[in-house]
Amino acid sequence: MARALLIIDVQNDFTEGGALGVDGGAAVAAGVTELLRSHPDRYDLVIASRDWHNDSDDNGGHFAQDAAPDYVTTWPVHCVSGTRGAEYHPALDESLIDVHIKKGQGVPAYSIYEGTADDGRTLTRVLDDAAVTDVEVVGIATDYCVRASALDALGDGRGVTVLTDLIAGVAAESSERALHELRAAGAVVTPLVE
Ligand code: VGL
Repeated sequence: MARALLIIDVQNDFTEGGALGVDGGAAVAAGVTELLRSHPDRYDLVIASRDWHNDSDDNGGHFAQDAAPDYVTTWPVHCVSGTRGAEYHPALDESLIDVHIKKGQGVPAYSIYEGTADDGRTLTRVLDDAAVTDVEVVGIATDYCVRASALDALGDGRGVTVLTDLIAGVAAESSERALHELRAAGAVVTPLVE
C-alpha cells in the first residue's frame, strides 16, 4: 500500500490576482508546502497538475471568445503554456514535487487524469508504477478540477481523501455541491488529520 498526494492546478492564474483568481488560492499554495515540509514521510509520491492551454486557439471552446465567460463552461483566457499565469504559485515549493502533469493543450481538461506526465505516462500508469492505492487531493478549484480529479481517482480504483483545508473553489454553492457529490461517490472529505 502506498499513498500519493495529488496537487491540482496551484497556478498563478488560479490564485488572487490571476486571470481566474480564486479566493484562498495563495493560502492553498502555502499550506501544501507546509504540509509536505512538516510531514516528509506522509506520501510515497507527490504529483502536481498544471492547466497548460494553447495561446493560438480557444482550446475547444474553453476560452470565451465572442461572449463574456459564464464561469461554468467558458472562462477568461488562463494558464497559457509558457506564461507566468501557468506557472506554479511561488508559495508552492516545486522541489517537493516528484511528477509534473500537464493537461488542456487545445482542449478543456478539468481532471488530472486527462493529462500526461513529462515522460509521457498517464496518471494511472504513474500511480501503478509506484503501487499507489490511496490518494489525497488538494488544490484549485474545488468545484471544477479538484472535483473532476477526485471523481476520476475513485473511478480508477484508488481510495480518495479530499483535504478540505487545502482546497479553494470558484463559487461557494458549487463547491459545497461538489463535496457532497464526492462524499456520495465514496471519497473521504475531511480536514487534514495529522
Ligand atoms: C479550472 C476552470 C477552468 C480548475 C480550470 O483548475 O479548476 N477551473 N479551468
